[in-house]
Amino acid sequence: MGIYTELYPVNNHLRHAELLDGLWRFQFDPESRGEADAWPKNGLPESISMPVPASFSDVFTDARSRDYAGDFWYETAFCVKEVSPDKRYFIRFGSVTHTCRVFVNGVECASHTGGFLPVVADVTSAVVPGMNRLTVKVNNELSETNIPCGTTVRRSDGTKRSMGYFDFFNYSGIQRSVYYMELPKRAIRDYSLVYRLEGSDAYIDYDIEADGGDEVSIAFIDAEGSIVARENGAQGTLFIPSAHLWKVRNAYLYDVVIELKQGGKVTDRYTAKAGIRTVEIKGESILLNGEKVYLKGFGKHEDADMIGRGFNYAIAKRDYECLKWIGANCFRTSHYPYAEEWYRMADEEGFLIIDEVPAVGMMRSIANFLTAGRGEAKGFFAECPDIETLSKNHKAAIEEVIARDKNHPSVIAWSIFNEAETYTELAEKYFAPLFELARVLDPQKRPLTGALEKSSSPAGCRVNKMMDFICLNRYYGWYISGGELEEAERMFREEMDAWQAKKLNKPFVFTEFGTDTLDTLHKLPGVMWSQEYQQEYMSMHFEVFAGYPAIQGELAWNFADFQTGQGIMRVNGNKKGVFTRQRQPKAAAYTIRERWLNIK
Ligand code: BDP
Repeated sequence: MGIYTELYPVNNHLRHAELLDGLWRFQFDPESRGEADAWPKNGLPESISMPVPASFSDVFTDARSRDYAGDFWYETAFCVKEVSPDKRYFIRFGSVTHTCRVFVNGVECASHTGGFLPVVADVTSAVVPGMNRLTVKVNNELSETNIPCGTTVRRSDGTKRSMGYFDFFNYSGIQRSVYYMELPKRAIRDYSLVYRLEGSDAYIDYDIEADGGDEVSIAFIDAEGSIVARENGAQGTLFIPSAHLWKVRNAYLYDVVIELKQGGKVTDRYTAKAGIRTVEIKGESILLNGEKVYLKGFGKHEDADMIGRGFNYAIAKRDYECLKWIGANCFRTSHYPYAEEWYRMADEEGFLIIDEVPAVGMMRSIANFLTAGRGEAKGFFAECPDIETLSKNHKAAIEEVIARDKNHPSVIAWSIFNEAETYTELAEKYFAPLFELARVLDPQKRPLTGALEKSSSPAGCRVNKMMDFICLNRYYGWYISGGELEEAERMFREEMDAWQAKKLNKPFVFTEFGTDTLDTLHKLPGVMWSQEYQQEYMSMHFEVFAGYPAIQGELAWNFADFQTGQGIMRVNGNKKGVFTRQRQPKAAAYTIRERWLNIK
């Protein structure tokens, strides 16, 4: 096993995990003077309160604060009851967007680049008994050397503005939960599980990483509470006869208990859920436990009123209920890895996830959706100011997402990018080592993919050969031949015929297709932006999908309306939701529901 992001926090008599969510102190630092003025040591001089987790933007009532780009700071305090030489102390952030440095009592304990994966600070050498000051310096500027890609410009008044080469608001801040954790000095650091099925029996190859792990054990416990398999040693194979499998929308979860002993005494215990299932691509099929599965669902966003990209259980729960109601079984975490709680809930509900790294915007355009939708993309890699740094950050995201999510049964594939340049030699050179890395790192060797925009054509794309299944984002009837569904359908079929003629013998999944739709607009016959048009557009797509056996999934764009930057193409955000931003169905939701509930 490679890197680890410190396992998701659990509480038991050997491990302590305490949520630090709540109202923190917050201050913008447009002149970047916080460090020179020793804010980590002395405190934020003119702070306001700020909820954690949440994006900072939408709690403000002025545009300047909402659109702020640059450095900003968070601060809170946490209590350490006693500092023991037998323990290690951590602060674990679900994410900090996009780059950060973490200080405890003025001492820097961690720094991180990448806004959608955990930041773990080992604060052991900085903590004192009693109250401790925790300070986080954050920066949300976008560039072409970090993902997601974009640029930061200076306005005439000196303020900065982040412009994403992507179609979602650049929400930032501490958007996921923060834990204070006390772990035994010698701890279980990581584990991985790989499943093999033989008839109704399951073999589970496991690998545990623990400090001084001379006596490690692992046990699988079924839903009735019986230990069904147990092994000693850091590596080995568990055997479960007549295993209960984790199935789509019918998830069976075992409890996994990993213990570390020293001199016969248990010194650390980690508990988690596990679902036994295999994923495989065979010819044009996606197989789960050896059985064909057709993907139905959406590309989503972490996005809601007020909290922006902040994680909230009620919103996640409502989303899963809507997904169940409409007959979905899958979603893509477009365009970045989501908060870990999403995956834990998917494990329990039996949803399938295509887990995407935040590599979006590898196309130099702030109206990239238009450029991409029409297939007018221009080169990105040739002009990228520092491809090495970009690749380093992209690789780190792949490493970290696999480290974080490898044990979730819900995760069935990794998406290495969304709508990047793929049709040049440079692009091929850029992506080959990234796909290679993901293949090596994933212990379960899950399928790899990436979402291709229109310029990644059957003739021109040089990256689809690296993918195990091919994801297409297409907008026939919106960006192409908008308002003319018959013409759109002809062009759509023409492209699909060209893909079919290539005889790639791989499954295709539609990861984007959709129309902006106002929940207030009705018109018969449909016109663009009306609810009727979204319905007609969906029906046209469903007919085309039925004509191509290689199409093994349809993830509509988008689950719900979401916030974007401002522009003449966006009416307070992207309105391609099948649900509104408040998670109420538009008319097309019923069209889709009718179909999905009837696809077995
Ligand atoms: C695609 C992008 C997605 C956009 C979508 C759209 O992948 O992020 O939101 O188009 O235009 O280009 O709605």
